[in-house]
Amino acid sequence: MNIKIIKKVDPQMARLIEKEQKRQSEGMELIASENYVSKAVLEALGSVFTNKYSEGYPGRRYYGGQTYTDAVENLAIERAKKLFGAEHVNVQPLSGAPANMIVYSAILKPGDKVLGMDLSHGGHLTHGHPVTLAAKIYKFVRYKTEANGLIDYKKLERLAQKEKPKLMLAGFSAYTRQIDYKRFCNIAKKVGAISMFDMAHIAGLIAAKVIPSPVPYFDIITTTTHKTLRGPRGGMILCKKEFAQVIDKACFPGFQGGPHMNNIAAKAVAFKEALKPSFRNYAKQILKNAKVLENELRNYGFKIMFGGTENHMVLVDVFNSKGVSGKEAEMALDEIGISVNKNMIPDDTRNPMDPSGIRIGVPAITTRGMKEKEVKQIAKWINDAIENRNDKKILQKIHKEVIKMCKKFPIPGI
Ligand code: DSN
Repeated sequence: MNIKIIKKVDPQMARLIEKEQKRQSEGMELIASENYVSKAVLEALGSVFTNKYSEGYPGRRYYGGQTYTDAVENLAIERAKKLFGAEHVNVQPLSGAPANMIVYSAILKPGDKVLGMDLSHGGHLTHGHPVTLAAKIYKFVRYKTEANGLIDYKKLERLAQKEKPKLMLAGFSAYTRQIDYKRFCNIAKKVGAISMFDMAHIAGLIAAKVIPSPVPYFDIITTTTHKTLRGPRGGMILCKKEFAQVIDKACFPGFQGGPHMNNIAAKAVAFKEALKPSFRNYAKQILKNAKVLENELRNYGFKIMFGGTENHMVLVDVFNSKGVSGKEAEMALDEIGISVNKNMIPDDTRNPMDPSGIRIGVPAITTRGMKEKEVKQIAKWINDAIENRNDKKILQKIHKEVIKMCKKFPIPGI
């Protein structure tokens, strides 16, 4: 990215941007929720739409001067509808956590009950973890996965019948298997609950139709637009027509102020990119790369959680397979220029800041063009670094090799 004007105006900031560009170029990004946007998305983010306030919705704004912002938002909505086959889309949520709060506030009253997936079993903080604001307002009951890595739907149904939730929430940020959408939504219907799916992690795979879509089944769907969808950081809500009005009202004026129009412009650009056949090839390669990573790591003796992966990431129990905590593993991999995140494993008894697992995802390296061959090498480096975590010399040697490979696969936006 060209930053010659920032260099003149604010050299201190220019240096930080250059350093981060170098870190991203020379580092191997395996954080499952991260990706690299295209130059076109970056340009839209840096466009003059950042100057404009647009409270309201296209055709119904509170401020004047909305000719082009209306066109931008309509374009983003139209493309998102096409991409996901949704009846109604709101592209204004600032990110995934606000999108979830918007949905809760649209359909729940304080004290209402929600069934959501337990954080250590792959759910997300905003699905009812006690530390969140949502958990202070609504009553969350959390369901878990079984030892085989799957959800026991009979058990879930019994729980739903006992708890009678107003909302049943599926979706995850570290779960690597697929959800039986039909079965989940049938349970919600039986107990009179609204069904919601948080597809933030897998939105790109769904858009590319390489995994089944929850859209025909669920009443309401939330997502981020970065992650596998490879757009700008942001959120979005998709829903059936009957929920359109309450969702829109809950977003604005209920929860947010002016939408970030430069971000919505960038979302529209990313949706156009995701509609292309090349995006489908990208998503197919993500699935292949994740599978290779799973198999290679298993062969190196790592314990893979949930019985394997059917999406873009693997959750690895490093503590019980290699005797190293998630934090230590994350730090060892940082030393060789590979970024992952420490992560809880189901019913982890360790501290969340030093849990038993690490989560590893391939969307970013796949964007750079890395395929099975490179993933095999990466798995070897991960194993070597963790096994030799106290040997600085070995770590330095691997780091040089990582940089060498990264230089062969440039990042699109840089
Ligand atoms: N931070 C995102 C993730 O890593 O999954 C979700 O909030």
